[in-house]
Amino acid sequence: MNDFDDPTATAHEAAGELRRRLGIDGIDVGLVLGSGWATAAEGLGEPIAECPLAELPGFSAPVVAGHGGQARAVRTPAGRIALILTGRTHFYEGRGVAPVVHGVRTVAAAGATRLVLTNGCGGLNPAWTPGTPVLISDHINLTAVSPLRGATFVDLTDAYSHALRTLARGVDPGLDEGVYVQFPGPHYETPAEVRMARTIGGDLVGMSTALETIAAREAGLEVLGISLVTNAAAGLAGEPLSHAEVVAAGQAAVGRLRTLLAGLLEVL
Ligand code: 8IG
Repeated sequence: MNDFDDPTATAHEAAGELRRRLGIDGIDVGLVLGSGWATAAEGLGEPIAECPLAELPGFSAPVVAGHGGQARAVRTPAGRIALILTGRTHFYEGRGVAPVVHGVRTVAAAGATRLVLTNGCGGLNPAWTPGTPVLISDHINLTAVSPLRGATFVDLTDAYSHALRTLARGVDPGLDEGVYVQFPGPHYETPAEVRMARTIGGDLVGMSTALETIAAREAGLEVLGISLVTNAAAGLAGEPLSHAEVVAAGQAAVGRLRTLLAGLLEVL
């Protein structure tokens, strides 16, 4: 039997193992850290316990430099339990879509009602210099797949919760918002694809989040999506894209991101 023949069952197994390993009864909120976010989340909340994700059913070891792979439970100032996933599985790893959304399903199975998805991405708005966090208002899924199977006609009208975006702007009033376009990757876009993304209504280009949000909505989670613009999308800056600039943008933004995440943990 494959881990993902019954993805919900595997998520419940992972959640059970997580509770045992971390010594918690459940969680209230999940937080997935994308490229550039790890340092900002260090020391967030009051530590409870952590374990490597790869030791939980259905998870595997992370592949990208700068992506950790821990499940870390912390107590928030409001007394709630947040589970921070310091890494994610990407669609471009080629293992299919079920492993990509297993973290989200595990967060839901562990009892969370809210999920914060962060990522690093390319920005289409020149005002968003590298290191600018942007709230995701909606997405366009260009992966040509869905994490859902069968007649699961999940509504995505308010996929990125309006209420949670308002809470986030209460923490950081300077946050802009934009439409996230998920490409399959792992290559970055061509300049022509970036122009297409803009034409169809995109503001941000990335390789995660949209598929995770779809699974999160199926599982009933309220989603807050935050992109860190780590680079101008291809063709906009007149320079090639590199993973090094992604890491540098995260470092430049660490103060603002840390304040944002800490403020969110107070209100979520
Ligand atoms: I970080 O410019 C990061 N991830 N698709 N395009 C896509 N993904 C990204 C980008 C980018 N930057």
